[in-house]
Amino acid sequence: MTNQVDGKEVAKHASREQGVWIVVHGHVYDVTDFLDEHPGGADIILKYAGKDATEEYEPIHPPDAIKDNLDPSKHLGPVRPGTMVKPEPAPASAPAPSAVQIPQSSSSSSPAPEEWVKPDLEQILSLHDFEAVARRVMGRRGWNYYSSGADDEISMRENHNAYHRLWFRPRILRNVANVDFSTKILGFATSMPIYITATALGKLGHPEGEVTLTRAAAKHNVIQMIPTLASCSFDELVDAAAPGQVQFMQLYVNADRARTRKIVAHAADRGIKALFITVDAPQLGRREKDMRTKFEGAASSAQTTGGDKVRRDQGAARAISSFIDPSLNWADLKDLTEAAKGMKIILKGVQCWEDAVLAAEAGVDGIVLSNHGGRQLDYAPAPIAILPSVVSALTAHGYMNNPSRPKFEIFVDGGVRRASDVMKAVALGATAVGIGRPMIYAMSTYGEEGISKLLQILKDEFEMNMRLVGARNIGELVPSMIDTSALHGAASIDTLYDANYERIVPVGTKAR
Ligand code: 173
Repeated sequence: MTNQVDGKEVAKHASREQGVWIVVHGHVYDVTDFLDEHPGGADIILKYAGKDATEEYEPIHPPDAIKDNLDPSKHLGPVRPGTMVKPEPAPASAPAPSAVQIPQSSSSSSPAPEEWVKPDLEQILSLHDFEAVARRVMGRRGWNYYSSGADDEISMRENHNAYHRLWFRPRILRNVANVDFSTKILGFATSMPIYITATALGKLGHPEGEVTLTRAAAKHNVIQMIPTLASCSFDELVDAAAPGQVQFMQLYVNADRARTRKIVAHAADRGIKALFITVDAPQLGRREKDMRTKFEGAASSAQTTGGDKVRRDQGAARAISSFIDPSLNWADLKDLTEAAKGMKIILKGVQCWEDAVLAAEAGVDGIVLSNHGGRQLDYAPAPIAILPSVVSALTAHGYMNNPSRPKFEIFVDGGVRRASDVMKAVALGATAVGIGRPMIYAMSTYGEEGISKLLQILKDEFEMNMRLVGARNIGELVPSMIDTSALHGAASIDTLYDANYERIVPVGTKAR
């Protein structure tokens, strides 16, 4: 057995000159030679030199990152229990200051921030409620990372607002005693036309990270897309799946293509059914809210290539995104398709009909209309707003409803908060929609139970709205049920909702 290392000995190794040792999960590592290779930069390691870095390390590294990147000779052994000096708590993980929390409008009935107590899960009635609670209870770093959008966050808001400009044309007297909103995504069964889309760094919101999403997805028979930059390792998320549970994988293509090929081959071997290649992020957008947290964590070693100088004051995402290859282009798809060994290939991040047609011509199985939750190009259009033009163009080019061709599927993500939003997208031609932020807000506030509740809320909303719109099954959600005439009108500002939304207040708290 390896000898235990005394915490005092660790503390002596706190600079380049004396050597740099750090402790992660109770084990001591000599990272002196790794400093300049660390994709997140040397400074962050030096900050924890001689100390326990676990808290900082945990949310943003897959569990095997150290083993994969450090020679076994640098693993010095377990630290002797009780001998480490406790590090100062990182200010970034303190709760968000009230300045960035819910603005209290004059007509709001919320109590003052100091009276605020986390509501019980039973009180959560809508997806908006999870967000309102997340804003109050999440650590500042996690909240700023998840909630941020690019630049002025116009696209982020527009993603949601665009749904306000679509109106139903409900049908009546159709015997809606029984409604069935189950469907198939890429041929795989799902209880409703949604999937949990990829969002990075789950442990910034919940100590268990994305496995909570995996388990809730199994319980409700929905599909989870595993993020490239999950806090949990890919294998942990596949291992957490129930027998037969369908999972997809999101892929950022690495500048080191051999690495990407290996990841893709491994995904195929582990039974992943579809690969969603992210094509809207040749460079990460500027998310100023996130940048203000001055992310000081280290990089996700699972994906990074190392060596490059990463600015440390650019926010969580930018700090760990240096591996993404901006030279990715249409010609690369052939290689990726070959590596995918039969997994379906979807391009995630298509933003106009011309590229939708190119994607179909390239032979992929589908596209996600997405602007990355408004986190990339500000003023990129809301995906739901371009859906009708994409469907028209694909139909005109013979890629939709063409029995002589395999089904080309369109997905939409961004801004979805209600089953009615999903129904609008489906009626207009989408197979399903991806839901991202609401899932991780539910996870960050109430863990697996919260996600499960979110999925149940959506099911309840589906049942009611399918009846009210007069659709007995997904096939009956047709374009004629949607009035799109206001879609390209002025962006609506939801002043009535903003003013009148009764913010969630815990039972027993005096509402004012
Ligand atoms: O939106 C994101 O934050 C994101 O996709 C990302 C990309 C690279 C690294 C971390 C997150």
